Amino acid sequence: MPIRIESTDVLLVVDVQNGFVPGGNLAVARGDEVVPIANRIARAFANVVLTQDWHPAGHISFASSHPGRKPFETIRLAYGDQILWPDHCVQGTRDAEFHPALAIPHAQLVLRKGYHPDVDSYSAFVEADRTTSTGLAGYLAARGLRRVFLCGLATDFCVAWSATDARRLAFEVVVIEDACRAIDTGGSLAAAWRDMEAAGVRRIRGEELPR
Ligand code: VGL
Ligand code: ZN
Repeated sequence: MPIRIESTDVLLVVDVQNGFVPGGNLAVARGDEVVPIANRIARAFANVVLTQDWHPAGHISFASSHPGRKPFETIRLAYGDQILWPDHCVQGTRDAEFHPALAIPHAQLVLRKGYHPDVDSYSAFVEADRTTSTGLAGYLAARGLRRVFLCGLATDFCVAWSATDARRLAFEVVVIEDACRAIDTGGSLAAAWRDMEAAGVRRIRGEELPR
């Protein structure tokens, strides 16, 4: 039995950008494979939101902003531990653009995140200081959207943080696992699934959705 998509459901397509596919600055292995899958899945949803990682040059999450530090090291910042990344998804660059084959013209909102110079934001809901809201929860609530389906990049960072935050904010949450790909640094993928399952995130496969 396929899952029935309701008018109060929304698909969140997370960070399907040039920067996160092979050839991008923070390439996720096989990240490009999610593009046709996301395109197909999105056809079943009346409500779709795209997120876009959107950093200013010199962003605090970039290793290049911390002399002597290298990508994938962790440092302690005012708001907690931060993994350092290669410069990626800089505002206005090709790396930050959506993948050219992403074709979801009926998406209603593009939610940019990570634009504060001194705070990262994996989550589409709450920034890494765990206080600053992106406004997405208010947008969804104002539109009466209550169940959030997620796909995109990367499973263990922006997808997982968005999914667990959405649960905390009392949304029903469903992650379409084969429509995501992971970075998987330092055990991050296994930890992400542990956190998501503990938070009550439902995990499905794309074939369970109507075609
Ligand atoms: C992401 C690391 C840094 C993601 C974004 O989209 O998962 N990961 N910025
Ligand atoms: Zn980022």
